[in-house]
Amino acid sequence: MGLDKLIGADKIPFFPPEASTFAREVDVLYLVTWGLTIFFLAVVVIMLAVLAYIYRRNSKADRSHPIHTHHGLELAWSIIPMILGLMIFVWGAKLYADAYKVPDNAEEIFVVGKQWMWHIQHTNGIRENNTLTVPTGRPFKLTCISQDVIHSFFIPAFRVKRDVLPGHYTSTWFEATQPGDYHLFCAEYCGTEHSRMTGTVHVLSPDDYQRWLDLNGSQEKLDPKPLRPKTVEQEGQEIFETVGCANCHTSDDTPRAPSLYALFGKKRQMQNGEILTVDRDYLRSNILTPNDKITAGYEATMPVYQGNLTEEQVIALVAYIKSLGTSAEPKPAGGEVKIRNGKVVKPTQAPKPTTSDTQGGKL
Ligand code: HEC
Ligand SMILES: [Cu+2]
Repeated sequence: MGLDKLIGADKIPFFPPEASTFAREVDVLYLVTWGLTIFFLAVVVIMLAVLAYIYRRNSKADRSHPIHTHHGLELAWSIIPMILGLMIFVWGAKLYADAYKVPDNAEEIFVVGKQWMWHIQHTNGIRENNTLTVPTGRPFKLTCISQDVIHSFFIPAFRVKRDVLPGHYTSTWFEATQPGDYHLFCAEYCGTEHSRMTGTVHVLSPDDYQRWLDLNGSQEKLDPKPLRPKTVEQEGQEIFETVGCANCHTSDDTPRAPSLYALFGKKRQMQNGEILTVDRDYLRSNILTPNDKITAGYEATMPVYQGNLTEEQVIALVAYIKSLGTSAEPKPAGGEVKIRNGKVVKPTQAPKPTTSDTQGGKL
């Protein structure tokens, strides 16, 4: 934008570095708001002082023609600040929308906040604690959840801050522009060691980032982590098989359980008639507390996993179930809502199992 250089914002030492694509625009908006505030403050204070001086008691100022109304003046001082105020509003709203509307090509990174640390997991499976390593020039989406209380993921240099809530995924995004190390903070008081819930964001050039990936996420050039980690989806599949989900959920609907293939993004009807869209939050709550939302056409036989799975495991399971949406032929599902002639048609009985699908629990 360049305006920051014009007004000297880049030289103000107490500003954090501007290391993401929208950092600069946030600063410019901030400084313009400041500038306008100071300008109008100055106008009011100076007028006040000057007029008080001119019309002080015993001064010889001309008081013979007091002005009672001056429409032009009143309109001007109402309309000009109103336009300026609306301009700031529109500008701020646009920036806010840019900051929270994740671009489609953004690569996902999972963030789990817990008292008192940040746990980061990349989709390729690389994990980090209290550090976040990203390259410049590529958008990343952060999908965040808390394992306990409300935290807030804050990278001042990116002008990114997002509340991290228990029980509900939130997301934001950024694209880093400058290699370097930046602060990462928790910006929501979350208990005794809140002030120590900090970390470092390592922004690498694309080449260095590739090297970091080749070393499987190790910072030490001489000490590559030996094993290529599993991707989040592979990890999810492994959990799916080891904790027993696969005993009930197969690639087809059975009376025992609905298929989870091609489920993501669909509309599902619950036993109480409610219609819900399958998103991350839907999957998460259906895994941890399945009896709160029972899919129409099924019994409440699914075990409750609350307390038995960590948020990291749930993230992996959700990623795996989401990936089933693309890797298999869409199958008609028992509880799926069908809309015919504008009317919701209730699902009938779940389809009859075929022997090959109910046995073995393989997906
Ligand atoms: C004992 C069998 C059983 C096991 C084990 C089981 N489920 Fe389920 N699951 C069900 C049944 C039955 C339903 C449908 C009724 C309901 O919503 O609770 C269901 C529903 C679901 C839904 C909602 C599906 C939809 O169509 O809306 C998801 C997601 C799910 N299960 C995931 C899992 C995961 C992940 C695991 C393993 C951690 C698991 N289930 C383990 C039986 C099971
Ligand atoms: Cu915190």
